[in-house]
Amino acid sequence: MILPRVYPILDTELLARRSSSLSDAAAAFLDAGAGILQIRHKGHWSRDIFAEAELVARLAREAGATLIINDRADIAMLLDAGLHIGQDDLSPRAARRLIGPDAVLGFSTHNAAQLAAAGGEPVTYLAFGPVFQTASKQNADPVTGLDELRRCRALVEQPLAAIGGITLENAADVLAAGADSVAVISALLPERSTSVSLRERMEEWLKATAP
Ligand code: TZP
Ligand code: MG
Repeated sequence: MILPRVYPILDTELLARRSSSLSDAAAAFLDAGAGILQIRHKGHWSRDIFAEAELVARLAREAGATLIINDRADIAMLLDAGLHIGQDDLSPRAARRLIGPDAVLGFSTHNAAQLAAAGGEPVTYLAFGPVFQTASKQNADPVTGLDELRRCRALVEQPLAAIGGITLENAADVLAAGADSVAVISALLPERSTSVSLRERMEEWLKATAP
């Protein structure tokens, strides 16, 4: 898989605080040209949120973009989407047994030992971070910094997404340190997140990270 250079993560809690719906934000990002989207919903997967995720899955399919669901293999399978798991979720091997050999599977790592171990797992891509301080994850691991990202990149062959505190100002440095992609939550959401401001923000990111 070629990981798009910008990997937007749609965190439903932060979207609500920015007064945007999941599907409006997804539509705006896809409109701007996003090649991948992750839905990160840490609350209860109610029927309503599932219906909205179904809409996002349809929009992503129409746009030719990859949709990834955080944490939940069952939801990913129902939506025919990829799955992203972390160190406390199902193991990559168990998740792979559920989702099958062809589904996209991403796996979060937070230090060199976890990343090296993950390289031998049946995963499509890996995530590494937090590279910088982040307010978007509770109990986040210690920040790795750019030097550790640069050193760790060589430990694995899979595409690597860096995550944590990535902004328009530091994204180029993160990519130069060896990340294939920057996974971003808060810096993609303007204070006033309207369809227009979200589309413009994503356009800005795609331009700033273009090869
Ligand atoms: N995993 C490590 S840091 C992080 C996650 C989910 C949060 C990233 O959010 P932000 O707002 O881009 O720092
Ligand atoms: Mg998880």
